[in-house]
Amino acid sequence: MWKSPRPVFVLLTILLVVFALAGCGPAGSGSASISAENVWARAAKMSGEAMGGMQHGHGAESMEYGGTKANSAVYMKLVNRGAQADRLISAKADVCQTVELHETVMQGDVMRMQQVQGGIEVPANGSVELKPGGLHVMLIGLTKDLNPGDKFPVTLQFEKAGAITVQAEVRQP
Ligand SMILES: [Cu+2]
Repeated sequence: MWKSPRPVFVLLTILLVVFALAGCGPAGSGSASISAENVWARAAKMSGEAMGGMQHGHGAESMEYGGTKANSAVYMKLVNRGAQADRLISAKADVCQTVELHETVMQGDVMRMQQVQGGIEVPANGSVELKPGGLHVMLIGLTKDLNPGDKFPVTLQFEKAGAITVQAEVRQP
């Protein structure tokens, strides 16, 4: 721990201003500009029984791929504090067989999911929200039950910021 935090904060502030003025900061420091907030996953059983998804009208994430494979989805807010746009290009988790980046689209009256082409853009000095009924990290073929309160790591691969591992908390929506 720092014994005298004040000079440190002053120094940090100066560094932040310098980096901001420099535009994109020093090479290789990109990972600091992306963060994931409020990361959570939809509770689901390996048997394919989705918990709570249907009743709320945003059940597409737990319905697709037929009734045999158990699926879930991870939601979060991606925040980019950098001056350059970045892209979430893939994700990994060890609670399922396959992880895909999905978007939910309406085809007439039918809610469908499809893979996002080219990744999910996180605008410079902006954010993008992954939420039920919209963009999400799809967990396909669960290899363990996701019970409310469980936590598991999800590794997010960004085009510029590289790999960032976050903890997803399982919730019953
Ligand atoms: Cu999906």
